[in-house]
Order: sequence, then structure tokens, then C-alpha cells
Amino acid sequence: MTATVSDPDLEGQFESTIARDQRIEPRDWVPADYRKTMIRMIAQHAHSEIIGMQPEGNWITRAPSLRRKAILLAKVQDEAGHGLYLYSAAETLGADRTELTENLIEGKQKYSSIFNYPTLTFADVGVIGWLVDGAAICNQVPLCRSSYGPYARAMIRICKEESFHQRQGYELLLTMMKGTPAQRKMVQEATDRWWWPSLMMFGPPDADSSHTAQSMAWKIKRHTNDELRQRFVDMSVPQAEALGVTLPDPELKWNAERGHHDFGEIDWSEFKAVVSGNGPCNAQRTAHRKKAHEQGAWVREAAAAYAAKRAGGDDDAR
Ligand code: FAQ
Repeated sequence: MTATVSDPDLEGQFESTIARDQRIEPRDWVPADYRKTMIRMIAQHAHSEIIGMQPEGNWITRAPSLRRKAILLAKVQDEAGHGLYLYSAAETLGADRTELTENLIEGKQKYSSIFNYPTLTFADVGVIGWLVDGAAICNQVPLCRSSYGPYARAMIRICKEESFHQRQGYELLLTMMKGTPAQRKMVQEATDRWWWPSLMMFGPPDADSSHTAQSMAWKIKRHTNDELRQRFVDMSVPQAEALGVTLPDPELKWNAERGHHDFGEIDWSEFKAVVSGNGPCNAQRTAHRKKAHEQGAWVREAAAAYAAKRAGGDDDAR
């Protein structure tokens, strides 16, 4: 295990690795706060992927065709894979995976606010792909250059898969928009419900973001929350036009002087309520995860018994 005591030489090496834009690797010495920040961010990200399986998983049995079911199954399975790479990345920093899971189900660690909203119609599956995966890509592509090596490398594969997720969502919406008036209405209503929560995914405004300054200095984050949120708005406007839906913000308009779209005020009181456990589905999401964890106890016990047998040289276990 890497030493965490303060040592000017080690601190100098760490600072110069960051300054040279090189990667910090698991055996490198890091300041205790760097380790703490990385574990927090990676764990919250991993929990988000795992909890994020629920809103869409809700539609697997009710997908309208075999093709849509197969696509949705693959997507939800990908999210589980992302959670696994991320928990492994957190383990390289000395975090204990069992503890991380307990922190999630006991509400001691956060996951993304976005997964506390319900998926009311099948159009939500498309809008999650378009907007939620779109926002996730916008936020995570710069994280491929994050200073912590295992996280940055995990992010490369995750972004490739998120890109497939985004496209499947957009393609589903395009299909629905070519359908009946009722289908078009479903897409518009889903867009109305998911637009503002998607903007909240990027986190609080820069002025209220407690971690951004330090995380930018350590090159964990490469852009601020507001910069990425603006990028996402600019990217989504032409996509909404091509799709034929209206984004639910009367103040949304192109500002030629800034070279960006202006947009309305986000309801930060809603964000705070959701993050502090009072969103529409917080209780349901954690209760479901807790139940799944309890029901999986026998699998973990069997795996541990099998591993112990193998370690003991039992040939039948090979
Ligand atoms: N929800 O100082 P900052 C996905 C917390 S994955 C809840 O700005 P930071 C894939 C923050 O943790 C989505 N809490 O924090 C998918 C901090 O709390 P703490 C997840 C939030 O870390 C798609 C406090 O507020 N992505 O979507 C949120 O510098 C479809 C102050 O905030 C990642 O995790 C929020 N939205 O910036 C899966 C990406 N925002 O710990 C299924 C990696 C902030 O002090 C289906 N993470 N908070 O108590 C990041 O990029 C950053 O951690 C931010 C927050 C940008 C999320």
C-alpha cells in the first residue's frame, strides 16, 4: 500500500507528474486529499451506473419489439459493466468494494441526481439515451484525460459504449417522431420531463461547487460544471430541431456575442432536494438496490466458498 505521510520529495514528484500532464498510477504516492477526492468521485460514478440500470431496466419486459428489447438489454448490461470497471478503479486507491456498496445502500454516498426520476413511457428510454447519455458523454470525454490513470483508461471504453447508447436513444426517438401523433406527443412530454434534470447532472453552478477548483488544479476535472453544461446545451439545440421537439425553456436562444445559447435559470432548489434524498424516486431506488444485494448474498457466499476451496488446492474446484 502506498504511503500517505507527507514527504516533500514525494509531494514534489506528485506535483511534477501533474504539471507534466502525466498520469498518476496506483503505486504512486498521492496526497491524502487527492486519494479521498478520487475515491469519492469514482464511487459516486460507479453507484450512478448501477442505480442508473433501474429506470431503463423498468422497460425491458415491456419493450415494444424484440429488437428494442435486445438493444435495451445490451445497454442496461453495459451500465453494469461500467459500474464494475469503476469499482475496480476505486479499489486501486485502497477502497473496499463491500464498504462502497454498503455506503450506497445506506445512503452514505451519493449517486447522480438524474436517476431519481421515473420512466413513465417508452419514450423515456429514448430520451434517456439522447439527453442523459448525451450529458454523460459531454462530462466524461474530458475525463479520459483525467490525471488518475485507472479512471482515465476506464473512461475511454465507457465513453465508446455511451456513444452507442446515445445513438440508440436518438434513433428510437426519430422512429417515434415518424410515427403517430400520440407517439410524437410521448416524445415531447418525455423531453419536457428530462431536459432540466439533465442540465442538473453537471452539478451545482461553479460559484457553489465545493470541489471544482482543487479538482481542476489536480487535473482530475478538465472543465468546470458550467462550461460542460453550456457545451451540452449548445450541442442539444440542433439535435432537438432535427428531431422536431421543443426544449422546454422559453429563454433558450442563440447569443451571437457569446457564441453560445443563453438559457433559463435552473431550479437549484429541486436539485438540492433530489441530492439530499427527497427526489421522486430516491427511496424506491435505494430500497430496490438493497433488496437485490440481500437476494444476492447466496451468490457471494458460494463464490467465496469456491475461491477458498481453490486456494486450498481442491482439484474438484478447478
Ligand atoms: N447528482 O463540487 P461539485 C451516467 C454533488 S453516469 C448528485 O461540483 P464535483 C451514465 C457532488 O458529488 C452519471 N450529486 O462536485 C448512465 C458534491 O457532493 P459531496 C454520473 C451531485 O465532484 C447514463 C457536491 O454535489 N457521472 O449518467 C451532482 O467536483 C444512462 C458538490 O458538487 C459521474 O459521476 C449530481 N448531478 O463535480 C448510466 C461523472 N453533481 O461529495 C445509466 C464523474 C454534484 O461533496 C443510464 N463525476 N453533486 O457531498 C463528475 O464529473 C463530477 O463528480 C460531477 C460533480 C460533475 C458530477
